[in-house]
Amino acid sequence: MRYELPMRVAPEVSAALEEQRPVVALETSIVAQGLPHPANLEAAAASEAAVRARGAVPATVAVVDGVLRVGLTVEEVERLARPRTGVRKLGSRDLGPALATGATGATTVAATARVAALVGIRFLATGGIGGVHRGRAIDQSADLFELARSPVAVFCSGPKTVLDVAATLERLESLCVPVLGYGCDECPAFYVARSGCPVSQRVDDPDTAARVLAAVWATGGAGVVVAVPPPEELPEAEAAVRRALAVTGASGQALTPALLAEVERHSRGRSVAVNLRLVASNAAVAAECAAAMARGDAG
Ligand code: PSU
Ligand code: MN
Repeated sequence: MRYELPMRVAPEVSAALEEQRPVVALETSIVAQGLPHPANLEAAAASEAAVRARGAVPATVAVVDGVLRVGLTVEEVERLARPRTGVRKLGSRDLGPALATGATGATTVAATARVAALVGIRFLATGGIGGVHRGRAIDQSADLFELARSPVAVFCSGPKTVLDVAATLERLESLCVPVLGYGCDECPAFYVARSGCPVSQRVDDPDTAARVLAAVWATGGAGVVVAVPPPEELPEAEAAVRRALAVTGASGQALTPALLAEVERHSRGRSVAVNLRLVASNAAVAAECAAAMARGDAG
């Protein structure tokens, strides 16, 4: 069967790609499932603004009415952010089915990386990646497996604190995914700067990061995690996560959003403020590194 992919890349994004100017992909599951309203809107706006402020073009990804979109309007982001609209959470495996059935859904890191690779975007920013769940090692985020195949650098504050960070890093090693520490030797763990687990390589500035990424891709590498310490920490993170794990009955795709919502409750909303700040900070670093890469390509 002939299948024409229903995809729309925003003119601003395709122009930047064509002229080899820096572009940063942004996921939307954090908007539709990860953060409460209206913090989710703030996070989306702050990420786009942070990318633009560093001279790069943001490419926010989602499936809207059965069309794969790279670059969304403010109104479309608002639609994804509206509470209780039943916007689906789309992992990599859900992209095809969602497109073929005309669905509307927000893309996780995995699906966003898949789409970025499809259109030639190499930089992606988010809050924290998915990974191996605590006490439920069979539940491993598709983020990990997509990183093993798509050549995209994912800028994040490490694996989300609700996960088994050490196991997640072990898995990334098995999957041949480098973990670069941006100005750090220890991998951050989302709400906190230190996890006790080492990164595989430290990088201290955008030019070094770009050079390392270019070398990874020149040697046949695919996804790379660039772990950036959060600008502000949630000291009570561990206690809040333990309480969240004790009460949540969710599983499958609903588990990560349920845990984040519980942590929000136990931290009296402070986790949301910390999440907002780190998302914008990661977007800024991603844009700086994308710009450094573009300068290197031109030079
Ligand atoms: N980062 C955040 N909040 C989030 C997420 C990331 O700060 O909600 C989302 C991302 O979309 C990530 C997903 O890909 O959580 C992981 O979900 P799962 O464990 O079901 O793969
Ligand atoms: Mn899962």
